[in-house]
Amino acid sequence: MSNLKQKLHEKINEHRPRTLKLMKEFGDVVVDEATISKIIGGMRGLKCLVTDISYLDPQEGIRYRGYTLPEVFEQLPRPEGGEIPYVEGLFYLLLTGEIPTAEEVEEVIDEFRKRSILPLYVYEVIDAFPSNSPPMAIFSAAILALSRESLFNKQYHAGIPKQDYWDPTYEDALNLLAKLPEIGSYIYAKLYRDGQRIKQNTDLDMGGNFAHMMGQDAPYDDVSRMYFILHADHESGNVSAHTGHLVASSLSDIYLSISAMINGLAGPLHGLANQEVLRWLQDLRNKMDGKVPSEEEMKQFVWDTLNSGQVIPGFGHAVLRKTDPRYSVQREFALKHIKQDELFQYVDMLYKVVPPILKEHGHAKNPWPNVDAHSGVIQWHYGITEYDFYTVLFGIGRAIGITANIIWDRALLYPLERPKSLTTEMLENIVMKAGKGA
Ligand code: CMX
Repeated sequence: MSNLKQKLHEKINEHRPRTLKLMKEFGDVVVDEATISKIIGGMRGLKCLVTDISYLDPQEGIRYRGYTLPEVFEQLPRPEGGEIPYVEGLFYLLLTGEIPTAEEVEEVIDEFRKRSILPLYVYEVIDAFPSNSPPMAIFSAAILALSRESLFNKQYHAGIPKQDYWDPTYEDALNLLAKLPEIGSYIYAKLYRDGQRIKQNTDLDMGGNFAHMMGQDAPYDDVSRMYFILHADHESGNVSAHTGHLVASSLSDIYLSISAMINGLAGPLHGLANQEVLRWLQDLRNKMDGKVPSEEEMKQFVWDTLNSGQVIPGFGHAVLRKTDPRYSVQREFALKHIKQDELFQYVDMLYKVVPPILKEHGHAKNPWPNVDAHSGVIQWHYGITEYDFYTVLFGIGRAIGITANIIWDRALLYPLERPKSLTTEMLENIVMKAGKGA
């Protein structure tokens, strides 16, 4: 058994009694109230999920296993001469709650390498799509096709006991994560490089290998690592995380679950916003004939967007009430590496002009930028200008957090998710009974 799997096994055994005790002894303690506005309003803020992988504080932003993003970037082992840590180290942290040593990360990198070969039929599935298909649809289908490889399915049908479900789920998760850079870069080659694929270099780590397959030199390897780490997890209530958890709760395998979470991520109110930002900025750029707009012109563009009934992509958040620290990490990187980039200047100006406008507009609860406001511009700078592809990058990163969550869901024997629904009339009757109806 690998060091990571052994460590995970120990952590699971330590953790199980805590969950069991909460359920058995304190199962009826009230945590939150399901008000009508929470029920109709997309369950905003309703505390009804549990995960130890990450926690999102509205003011502070995300913590992975208790570590803030600056701490994660500071403390995880990184490649020699590199600025950004190994993605594989983050996976170790998310699974075990411990910062790995350099040797422990090297072992995970090796595990990924051994599992990275993609079966031929997956290339064929990707090739079968018309070349004007949305990249996220292809990505989801390629992952879905891999379901035939699932060890969980084989062992489930062979009668494995519940307590051991996490084990083949872990194997499936590593097998899938190791293949995602190849799937993503192959989709990119098919759609935008006439199928001219660059074969993987198994001497490299996940981020380095992805950059290599995308045909990009340094520091794009660090950009990839940064992207995958920043997008990995955002606690459990967001659409992609919740979808992954929900589908996995029926004991669907990792491939079915991650394919489903990718479909949720593909929506414009979620992950697609990162490419929407670029589309929106290109629209402005075209209007400006390539000239950097003045602050006044930028304000007008923002108002025009709002007045036409559209949202400002990359701004606002369902939970956060401050600038997203994932935005701040990217801004720091951009200030260091691409400060003179024309589009970065647009983004920099948006940071100044959008929040006061959204406040004046008076709708959004959070006027500050989220992760998606910055992601596309860095990709664009390094030559990945096909912005329809950006959400695939988000998806590769997000799979790291969701697979870690699903492994723990299985380890802690979380049951099938099955909330109860009511009719509108029932809600009206509840209001009447509360003495509030007319
Ligand atoms: N521009 C304009 N209006 C906005 C807005 C924005 N960026 N953000 C929120 N609003 C509006 C909402 O549309 C809503 O309008 P109505 O009252 O007319 O329906 C109102 O403000 C209240 O919304 P909210 O409670 O502040 O935000 P929600 O929790 O409903 O939605 C989010 C959150 C992210 C979907 C929303 O802020 C948004 O649409 N942002 C732009 C898209 C985006 O950047 N999405 C990416 C989020 C991060 C991610 O998951 O990747």
